[in-house]
Amino acid sequence: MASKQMLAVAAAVALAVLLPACAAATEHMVGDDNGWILGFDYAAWAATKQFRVGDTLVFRYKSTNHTVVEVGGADFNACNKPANANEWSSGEDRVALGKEGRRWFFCGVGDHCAKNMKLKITVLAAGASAPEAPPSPPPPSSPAGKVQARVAHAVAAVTAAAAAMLAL
Ligand SMILES: [Cu+2]
Repeated sequence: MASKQMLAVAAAVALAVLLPACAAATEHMVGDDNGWILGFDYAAWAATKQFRVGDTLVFRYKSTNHTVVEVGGADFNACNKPANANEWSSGEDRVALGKEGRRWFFCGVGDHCAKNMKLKITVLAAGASAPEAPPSPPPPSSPAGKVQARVAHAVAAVTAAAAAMLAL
């Protein structure tokens, strides 16, 4: 019986560990149906999304009108396009989000960045939920842990007493 219980516990633990990793990677169409355009609030758009390692950003736009440049945070704020910056211009650019952290993009055409055609995102660990940590069992020092320890001690004492009585 004990081994069956342990198997059940092991299965539950394995599920808890594996399920988030199985969550499908998401393709984020930047701006949703609007695509990558002038006059859209990409900060507000990004605030409604969760970006995770393994996801993909898709920038869709008219390739004669816009581009996508990836820069660092300082260049993002200054709308500065360094000579060695990554710039995409296909009109349907797919950007893999391969690791956790910040990513900064803007349109490299004319003054579009200054007109707020820019996107800043934070990539979270795969399967992670943004603000909430997974629930963890109470540590032994917590009240709940102490109660559990006391119950265990009481059970052990009763068992020992019963054993002693049987031995008589
Ligand atoms: Cu543009």
